[in-house]
Amino acid sequence: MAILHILQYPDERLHKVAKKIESITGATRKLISDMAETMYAAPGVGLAATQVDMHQQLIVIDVSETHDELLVLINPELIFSSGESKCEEGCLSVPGIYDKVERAEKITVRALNAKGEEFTLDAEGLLSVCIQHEMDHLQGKVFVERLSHLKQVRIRNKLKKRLRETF
Ligand code: K1U
Ligand code: ZN
Repeated sequence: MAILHILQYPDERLHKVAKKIESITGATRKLISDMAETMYAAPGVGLAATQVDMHQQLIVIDVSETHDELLVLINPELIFSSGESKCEEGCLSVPGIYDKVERAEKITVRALNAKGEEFTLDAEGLLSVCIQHEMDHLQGKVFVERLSHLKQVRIRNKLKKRLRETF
């Protein structure tokens, strides 16, 4: 297993749209275990392949308190959503920035697991927010791009200032 480099916003590669996975190979299984290790080490509760510069429709998530309920979603599709909720989000590609984003409250997704078996999952709470956040990554969208223009300008300025202070 390996810890992968996580792209940092505003890296343009975070805007690439991920391609469907046509067959699950040894390379896919290696990417899944490397992404899981990277997510647990960060630490985070989710990671999309886009964030590690792999533009394939693959997500890993673990919102359990015990960090032992890894969920793998390959080629996820949103098949149902209802309600609205505004929850605070963070992102491993935008460290130190947290803000509330409006999302669907409850969702149903259909995806393949690591064995290539199709499943459907009903989600609410943090799991629902996390799946929607990660599916946005696969479409090349970072959560800050769901905030107001003013907030986006402030975040970019904050990140630029941080970069100047680092070097
Ligand atoms: O996509 C990512 O960058 C992962 C992101 C997922 C996420 C978290 C919260 C709301 C929406 C999406 C993170 O994991 S950020 C880190 C984080 O929230 C966290 C870290 C450790 C323990 C619990 C949460
Ligand atoms: Zn993110």
